[in-house]
Amino acid sequence: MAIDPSFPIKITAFEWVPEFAQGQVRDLRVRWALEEVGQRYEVQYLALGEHKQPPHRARHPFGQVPTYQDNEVTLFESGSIVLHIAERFGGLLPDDRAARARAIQWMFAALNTIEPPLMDYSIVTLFEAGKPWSEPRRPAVEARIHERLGELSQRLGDRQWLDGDGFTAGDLLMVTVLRIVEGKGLVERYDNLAAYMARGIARPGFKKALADQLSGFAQTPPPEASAWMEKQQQGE
Ligand SMILES: N[C@@H](CCC(=O)N[C@@H](CS)C(=O)NCC(=O)O)C(=O)O
Repeated sequence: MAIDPSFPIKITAFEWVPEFAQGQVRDLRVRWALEEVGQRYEVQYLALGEHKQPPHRARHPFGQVPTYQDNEVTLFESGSIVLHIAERFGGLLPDDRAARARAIQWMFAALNTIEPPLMDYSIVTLFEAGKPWSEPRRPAVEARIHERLGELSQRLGDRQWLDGDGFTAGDLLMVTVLRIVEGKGLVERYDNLAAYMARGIARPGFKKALADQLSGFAQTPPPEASAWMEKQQQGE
């Protein structure tokens, strides 16, 4: 089914996030995928707390962003959305069935094998920084990251992209996942991974997606932002 111009693709994103999260919110993955396949979209911005209200929960059971809606389906989970975009529009998955399966395998590897230890690092150094348990956890978290990144670096070798010369949805997710720790000296320890990440973020589609995400944020935090951030830090 073609995209119905009277029912454009819609995604959700946050109206405001703290500065450290700007450029990292996961609607970036969806924006990038849509740029790569040349599809226009509209963004519905959610005010602080709106993501936990019933209308958004109807789209997303966990009250998060991103979500995606087209004339066929409403979806949550950035990985499933990128897969849907890649399947619906050409350009992010190879036609050859085996190559396609390998690209999808890398999508899962990005989200299920590489992202968890990198998110542990964000928890220790950002979300729970200053908690008594965070600093003691850090060496083990970094060791697990290096185990996985070392293995990824070995497999990538001197390839351009994970499965050879063609950029796929697997690379799109892997690059956004590696970016979680960009500049922290973790990915940068592996020359080929750092160059791979740099190749990904040099793509015009990524640059446009990032610029659009950044320009969409409200410039000033809403009045309730500091109370909300305090509550988040207390784990409420
Ligand atoms: N696995 C989900 C994670 C989504 C997620 O963590 N979204 C964050 C923004 S990047 C969010 O909405 N956080 C607010 C919350 O969890 O309450 C995905 O990849 O879409």
